[in-house]
Amino acid sequence: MHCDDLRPASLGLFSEEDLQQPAHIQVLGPQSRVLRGFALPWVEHLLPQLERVLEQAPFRHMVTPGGFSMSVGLSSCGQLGWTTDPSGYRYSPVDPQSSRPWPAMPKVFRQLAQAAADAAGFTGFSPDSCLINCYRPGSKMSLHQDKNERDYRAPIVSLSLGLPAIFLFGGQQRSDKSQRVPLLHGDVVVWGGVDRLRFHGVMPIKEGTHALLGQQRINLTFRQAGAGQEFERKTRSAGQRPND
Ligand code: MD3
Ligand code: FE
Repeated sequence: MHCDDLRPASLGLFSEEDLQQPAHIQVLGPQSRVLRGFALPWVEHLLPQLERVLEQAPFRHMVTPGGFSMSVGLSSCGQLGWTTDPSGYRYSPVDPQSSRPWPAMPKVFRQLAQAAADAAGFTGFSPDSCLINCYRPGSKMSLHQDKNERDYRAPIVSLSLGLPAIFLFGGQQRSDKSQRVPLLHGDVVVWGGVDRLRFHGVMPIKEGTHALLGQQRINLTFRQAGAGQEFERKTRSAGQRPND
Protein backbone atom coordinates (compact mmCIF):
# COMPACT_ATOMS: atom_id res chain seq x y z
CA MET A 1 0.00 0.00 0.00
CA HIS A 2 1.54 3.24 -1.14
CA CYS A 3 0.71 6.87 -0.76
CA ASP A 4 -0.83 6.96 -4.21
CA ASP A 5 -2.76 3.75 -3.69
CA LEU A 6 -5.85 4.27 -1.53
CA ARG A 7 -8.06 1.30 -0.90
CA PRO A 8 -11.45 1.14 -2.61
CA ALA A 9 -14.00 3.47 -1.08
CA SER A 10 -16.49 0.60 -0.85
CA LEU A 11 -14.72 -0.62 2.29
CA GLY A 12 -16.66 -0.04 5.51
CA LEU A 13 -17.03 3.26 7.27
CA PHE A 14 -15.37 2.42 10.59
CA SER A 15 -12.83 -0.10 11.66
CA GLU A 16 -13.27 -1.38 15.22
CA GLU A 17 -10.12 0.30 16.48
CA ASP A 18 -11.64 3.66 15.52
CA LEU A 19 -14.68 3.18 17.73
CA GLN A 20 -13.03 3.02 21.12
CA GLN A 21 -14.51 6.29 22.26
CA PRO A 22 -17.48 8.51 21.43
CA ALA A 23 -16.80 11.80 19.66
CA HIS A 24 -15.79 14.50 22.14
CA ILE A 25 -13.90 17.78 22.26
CA GLN A 26 -10.49 18.14 23.88
CA VAL A 27 -8.97 21.51 24.74
CA LEU A 28 -5.37 21.85 23.48
CA GLY A 29 -4.82 25.56 24.01
CA PRO A 30 -6.89 28.72 24.52
CA GLN A 31 -8.09 28.63 20.88
CA SER A 32 -7.29 25.10 19.72
CA ARG A 33 -9.53 22.09 19.98
CA VAL A 34 -9.26 18.41 19.06
CA LEU A 35 -12.62 17.12 17.82
CA ARG A 36 -12.13 13.43 18.52
CA GLY A 37 -13.76 11.23 15.91
CA PHE A 38 -15.49 14.22 14.31
CA ALA A 39 -14.84 13.05 10.74
CA LEU A 40 -15.71 9.35 11.18
CA PRO A 41 -19.22 9.77 9.72
CA TRP A 42 -17.69 11.65 6.74
CA VAL A 43 -14.89 9.25 5.86
CA GLU A 44 -16.77 7.13 3.33
CA HIS A 45 -17.75 10.30 1.46
CA LEU A 46 -14.29 11.84 1.69
CA LEU A 47 -12.14 8.93 0.47
CA PRO A 48 -13.49 8.64 -3.09
CA GLN A 49 -13.02 12.42 -3.53
CA LEU A 50 -9.51 12.18 -2.12
CA GLU A 51 -8.69 9.48 -4.65
CA ARG A 52 -9.96 11.69 -7.49
CA VAL A 53 -7.79 14.58 -6.34
CA LEU A 54 -4.72 12.35 -6.06
CA GLU A 55 -5.23 10.95 -9.55
CA GLN A 56 -4.91 14.52 -10.87
CA ALA A 57 -2.19 15.67 -8.45
CA PRO A 58 -0.24 12.67 -7.10
CA PHE A 59 1.87 12.85 -3.95
CA ARG A 60 5.43 14.00 -4.53
CA HIS A 61 8.42 14.69 -2.29
CA MET A 62 9.21 18.39 -2.51
CA VAL A 63 12.59 19.93 -1.73
CA THR A 64 13.00 22.56 0.98
CA PRO A 65 15.01 25.79 0.59
CA GLY A 66 17.69 24.04 2.68
CA GLY A 67 18.02 21.42 -0.07
CA PHE A 68 16.39 18.49 1.78
CA SER A 69 13.70 16.30 0.27
CA MET A 70 10.68 16.15 2.63
CA SER A 71 9.88 12.70 4.05
CA VAL A 72 6.19 13.62 3.77
CA GLY A 73 4.57 13.31 0.32
CA LEU A 74 2.55 16.42 -0.65
CA SER A 75 -0.40 17.28 -2.84
CA SER A 76 -3.09 19.97 -2.74
CA CYS A 77 -6.53 20.90 -3.93
CA GLY A 78 -8.39 24.20 -4.00
CA GLN A 79 -7.41 27.57 -5.46
CA LEU A 80 -3.99 27.59 -3.82
CA GLY A 81 -1.55 24.80 -3.00
CA TRP A 82 1.39 25.04 -0.63
CA THR A 83 4.70 24.24 -2.34
CA THR A 84 8.37 24.27 -1.54
CA ASP A 85 11.42 24.18 -3.81
CA PRO A 86 15.02 25.34 -3.42
CA SER A 87 13.95 28.97 -3.90
CA GLY A 88 11.41 29.00 -1.06
CA TYR A 89 8.01 28.15 0.41
CA ARG A 90 4.93 29.64 -1.23
CA TYR A 91 1.30 29.13 -2.14
CA SER A 92 0.78 28.64 -5.85
CA PRO A 93 -2.42 28.50 -7.95
CA VAL A 94 -0.65 26.02 -10.23
CA ASP A 95 0.70 22.53 -9.53
CA PRO A 96 4.39 22.91 -10.43
CA GLN A 97 4.52 19.26 -11.54
CA SER A 98 1.68 19.49 -14.10
CA SER A 99 1.74 23.28 -14.74
CA ARG A 100 -2.05 23.16 -14.38
CA PRO A 101 -4.32 24.54 -11.65
CA TRP A 102 -4.63 22.30 -8.60
CA PRO A 103 -7.73 20.07 -8.61
CA ALA A 104 -10.84 21.82 -7.29
CA MET A 105 -11.59 21.34 -3.61
CA PRO A 106 -14.37 18.73 -3.37
CA LYS A 107 -17.54 20.15 -1.85
CA VAL A 108 -17.55 17.54 0.92
CA PHE A 109 -14.02 18.63 1.98
CA ARG A 110 -15.17 22.22 2.35
CA GLN A 111 -18.32 21.17 4.20
CA LEU A 112 -16.35 19.08 6.69
CA ALA A 113 -13.84 21.88 7.30
CA GLN A 114 -16.59 24.44 7.83
CA ALA A 115 -18.55 22.15 10.16
CA ALA A 116 -15.41 21.51 12.23
CA ALA A 117 -14.53 25.22 12.41
CA ASP A 118 -18.10 25.97 13.53
CA ALA A 119 -17.95 23.22 16.17
CA ALA A 120 -14.76 24.80 17.55
CA GLY A 121 -16.32 28.27 17.67
CA PHE A 122 -14.83 29.80 14.48
CA THR A 123 -17.68 30.97 12.27
CA GLY A 124 -17.37 31.97 8.61
CA PHE A 125 -14.41 29.72 7.76
CA SER A 126 -13.98 29.53 3.99
CA PRO A 127 -10.86 27.60 3.00
CA ASP A 128 -9.20 28.28 -0.36
CA SER A 129 -6.47 25.67 0.16
CA CYS A 130 -6.30 22.03 1.22
CA LEU A 131 -2.80 20.65 1.66
CA ILE A 132 -2.68 16.84 1.61
CA ASN A 133 0.25 15.30 3.48
CA CYS A 134 1.12 11.60 3.17
CA TYR A 135 3.22 10.03 5.92
CA ARG A 136 4.70 6.54 5.64
CA PRO A 137 6.23 4.83 8.68
CA GLY A 138 9.29 6.91 9.59
CA SER A 139 8.01 10.12 7.97
CA LYS A 140 8.02 13.14 10.27
CA MET A 141 7.54 16.88 10.24
CA SER A 142 10.01 18.98 12.21
CA LEU A 143 8.85 21.75 14.52
CA HIS A 144 7.77 24.80 12.49
CA GLN A 145 5.27 27.66 12.28
CA ASP A 146 2.76 28.13 9.45
CA LYS A 147 3.53 31.65 8.22
CA ASN A 148 2.96 31.58 4.46
CA GLU A 149 -0.71 32.53 4.70
CA ARG A 150 -1.71 36.06 3.91
CA ASP A 151 -3.91 36.60 6.97
CA TYR A 152 -3.40 34.86 10.31
CA ARG A 153 -6.89 35.62 11.61
CA ALA A 154 -8.56 32.63 9.96
CA PRO A 155 -8.22 29.30 11.79
CA ILE A 156 -6.59 26.19 10.34
CA VAL A 157 -8.51 22.89 10.29
CA SER A 158 -6.67 19.59 10.07
CA LEU A 159 -8.06 16.08 9.51
CA SER A 160 -6.11 12.93 10.34
CA LEU A 161 -6.72 9.69 8.43
CA GLY A 162 -5.05 6.29 8.64
CA LEU A 163 -2.16 5.45 10.95
CA PRO A 164 -1.95 7.30 14.27
CA ALA A 165 0.53 10.11 14.86
CA ILE A 166 1.98 11.90 17.83
CA PHE A 167 1.49 15.57 17.16
CA LEU A 168 3.82 18.04 18.87
CA PHE A 169 2.13 21.22 20.00
CA GLY A 170 4.68 23.80 21.07
CA GLY A 171 4.56 27.43 22.08
CA GLN A 172 5.29 30.79 20.48
CA GLN A 173 9.05 30.15 20.68
CA ARG A 174 10.84 27.17 19.17
CA SER A 175 12.47 26.49 22.55
CA ASP A 176 9.11 26.26 24.42
CA LYS A 177 8.22 22.80 25.69
CA SER A 178 5.86 20.84 23.39
CA GLN A 179 2.76 18.87 24.39
CA ARG A 180 2.50 15.43 22.76
CA VAL A 181 -0.98 14.85 21.38
CA PRO A 182 -1.98 11.53 19.81
CA LEU A 183 -4.03 12.03 16.64
CA LEU A 184 -6.12 9.12 15.38
CA HIS A 185 -8.05 8.34 12.23
CA GLY A 186 -11.08 10.64 12.07
CA ASP A 187 -9.79 13.26 14.52
CA VAL A 188 -10.07 16.89 13.44
CA VAL A 189 -8.05 19.70 15.02
CA VAL A 190 -8.91 23.38 14.78
CA TRP A 191 -6.29 26.04 15.60
CA GLY A 192 -6.79 29.75 15.56
CA GLY A 193 -6.49 33.09 17.28
CA VAL A 194 -3.73 33.24 19.86
CA ASP A 195 -2.66 29.66 19.01
CA ARG A 196 -2.34 30.28 15.27
CA LEU A 197 1.43 30.84 15.22
CA ARG A 198 2.44 28.19 17.73
CA PHE A 199 5.27 25.86 16.74
CA HIS A 200 4.11 22.35 15.86
CA GLY A 201 5.35 19.15 14.28
CA VAL A 202 4.76 15.43 13.89
CA MET A 203 6.91 12.66 15.45
CA PRO A 204 8.09 9.87 13.12
CA ILE A 205 5.12 7.65 12.26
CA LYS A 206 5.33 4.15 13.73
CA GLU A 207 5.03 1.01 11.61
CA GLY A 208 1.49 -0.29 11.36
CA THR A 209 -1.38 -1.04 9.04
CA HIS A 210 -4.65 0.84 9.19
CA ALA A 211 -7.77 -1.08 8.21
CA LEU A 212 -8.85 1.48 5.58
CA LEU A 213 -5.66 3.26 4.55
CA GLY A 214 -2.95 0.64 5.02
CA GLN A 215 0.61 1.73 5.86
CA GLN A 216 0.13 5.47 5.74
CA ARG A 217 -1.21 8.51 7.51
CA ILE A 218 -2.89 11.15 5.39
CA ASN A 219 -3.45 14.60 6.84
CA LEU A 220 -5.63 17.21 5.18
CA THR A 221 -4.99 20.81 6.25
CA PHE A 222 -7.56 23.43 5.32
CA ARG A 223 -6.55 27.06 5.21
CA GLN A 224 -7.55 30.49 4.07
CA ALA A 225 -4.21 31.15 2.46
CA GLY A 226 -4.90 33.88 -0.08
CA ALA A 227 -6.41 37.32 -0.28
CA GLY A 228 -10.08 36.28 -0.56
CA GLN A 229 -10.78 37.26 3.00
CA GLU A 230 -9.05 40.55 2.61
CA PHE A 231 -11.11 41.35 -0.46
CA GLU A 232 -14.30 40.79 1.50
CA ARG A 233 -13.05 43.06 4.26
CA LYS A 234 -11.97 45.79 1.88
CA THR A 235 -15.28 45.82 0.06
CA ARG A 236 -17.14 45.95 3.38
CA SER A 237 -15.12 48.52 5.25
CA ALA A 238 -12.01 49.59 3.34
CA GLY A 239 -10.08 48.01 6.20
CA GLN A 240 -6.34 47.73 6.63
CA ARG A 241 -4.18 44.97 5.22
CA PRO A 242 -2.73 43.09 8.17
CA ASN A 243 0.28 41.43 6.58
CA ASP A 244 1.58 44.07 4.23
C1 MD3 B 1 -0.89 24.26 15.02
N1 MD3 B 1 0.94 19.45 9.14
O1 MD3 B 1 1.31 20.83 6.89
S1 MD3 B 1 -1.60 19.79 10.66
C2 MD3 B 1 1.63 21.39 7.94
O2 MD3 B 1 -0.22 16.50 10.63
C3 MD3 B 1 1.48 20.64 9.21
O3 MD3 B 1 0.47 16.95 8.64
C4 MD3 B 1 0.78 18.58 10.28
O4 MD3 B 1 1.88 21.12 10.22
C5 MD3 B 1 0.29 17.25 9.82
O5 MD3 B 1 2.04 22.56 8.02
C6 MD3 B 1 -0.11 19.15 11.31
C7 MD3 B 1 -2.02 20.74 11.97
C8 MD3 B 1 -1.59 22.13 12.14
C9 MD3 B 1 -1.55 23.03 11.13
C10 MD3 B 1 -1.29 24.35 11.41
C11 MD3 B 1 -1.07 24.78 12.71
C12 MD3 B 1 -1.36 22.53 13.41
C13 MD3 B 1 -1.09 23.85 13.72
C14 MD3 B 1 -0.82 26.13 13.04
C15 MD3 B 1 -0.64 26.52 14.34
C16 MD3 B 1 -0.66 25.58 15.34
FE1 FE C 1 2.28 23.23 9.94
